[in-house]
Amino acid sequence: MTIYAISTAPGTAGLAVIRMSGPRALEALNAIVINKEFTHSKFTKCKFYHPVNHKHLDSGLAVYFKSPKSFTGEDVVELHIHGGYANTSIVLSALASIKYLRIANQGEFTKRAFINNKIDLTGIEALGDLINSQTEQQHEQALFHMGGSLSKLYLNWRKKLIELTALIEVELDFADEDLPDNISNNLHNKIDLVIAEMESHLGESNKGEILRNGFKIAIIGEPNVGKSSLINLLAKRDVAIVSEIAGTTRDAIEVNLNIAGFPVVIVDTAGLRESNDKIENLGINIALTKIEESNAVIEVFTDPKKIVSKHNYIPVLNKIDLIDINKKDLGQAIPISVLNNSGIDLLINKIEQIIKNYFPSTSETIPTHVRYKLGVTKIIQSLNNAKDVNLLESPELVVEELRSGIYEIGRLTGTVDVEEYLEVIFKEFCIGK
Ligand SMILES: Nc1nc2c(ncn2[C@@H]2O[C@H](COP(=O)(O)OP(=O)(O)OP(=O)(O)O)[C@@H](O)[C@H]2O)c(=O)[nH]1
Ligand SMILES: [Mg+2]
Repeated sequence: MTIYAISTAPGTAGLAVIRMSGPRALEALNAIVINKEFTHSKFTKCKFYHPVNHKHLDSGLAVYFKSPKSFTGEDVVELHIHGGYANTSIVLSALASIKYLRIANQGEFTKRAFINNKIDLTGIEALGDLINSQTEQQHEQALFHMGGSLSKLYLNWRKKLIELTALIEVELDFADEDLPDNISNNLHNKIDLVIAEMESHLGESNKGEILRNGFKIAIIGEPNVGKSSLINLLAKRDVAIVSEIAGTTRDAIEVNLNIAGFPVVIVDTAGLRESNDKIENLGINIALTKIEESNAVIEVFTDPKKIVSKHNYIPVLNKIDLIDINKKDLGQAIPISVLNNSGIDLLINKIEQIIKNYFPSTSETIPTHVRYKLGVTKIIQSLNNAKDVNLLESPELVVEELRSGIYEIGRLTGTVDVEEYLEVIFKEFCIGK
């Protein structure tokens, strides 16, 4: 069946794109234009008419992609029309009057691309990531994955494991009497090399987590030191209540920022002190949890004598408008005044530096989804199981473990057992994708 849907976001806009995919896409295009010729991947200027009453609908461009050289692998047509609610719905309802067209389901274009081997599961997820990316680094990683960096890595592992199973089968078939002594060692070494690659991939999953959910920074310190004032300044809006009363903030207040292209989540917390106030203590407990969950902590001081530096902590001395800092020892602390908006650039630079330390070099294969992490962990498990079996006694068990590793890689790229993932993945997709 040929499907159609609007692929651009709704609302007032200069242009909108309607996409059609399926064996009768070109026929449908010809039904709404008069005497036009379409060449693969070339734009053609068209006037579009209602297929039944022939009323002029809009003027724009049409482009036709001949199967299999299209996004879905089927014949695809894109109508580039004017945007806006009335115009797009008039064109869409004209298409609805064509009997052999039907409106696409959520993610159906991408699903067809997948079925026609135009894109694998990692590519689909990367496409979703690209469309949802909020910062440059998220965007870059999504582009890498869309370019096939992850599937290349996974398929390379698959190839190596297949070679290993083949090797075992061949050696055991033909060399029964004079098996080389080192066959088992040899196999273990080869497996270890693959495991090492997988572990280094897993070692990057914390980066994947940061790219997905943000680098988490908690702002902590004693009451009244200016934590909420600082988050408001960083957020460039009033997200937290500021007052001269110590113990103002009780809940954790989060803001999302883009620092050096990375998604960063900053959390303002309740001031830390001994308190008899039940609600304040609840807030302090939340603050302590936030410290544990964060990748780095900004600790705010106002008294230079109290400044301490810890690993992953950024000490900050606030309210320097009230003291003469030249006479004080500030240690590692960054001197700022939220009131005067001074020193904030230094703080941002420091945050940037810490995040960049997490990402020292560009890696194209950061596992950005939990399922990659879980899948690769499972594969490592199978490979370790394979090593635990005595190769000479039960070679078939070794092969079985290797095969389950190969199978698991297939689940990652989507060559096997794909239905369960597709359902979950396409839930996040909209109709026109
Ligand atoms: N002079 C001066 N006052 C500041 C500065 N930053 C914040 N303040 C004031 O310090 C007081 C406390 O600020 P908050 O931001 O509410 O402090 P907090 O750390 O969030 O306090 P709690 O939520 O109670 O833990 C307010 O009166 C702010 O206006 C600064 O740089 N200089
Ligand atoms: Mg506060």
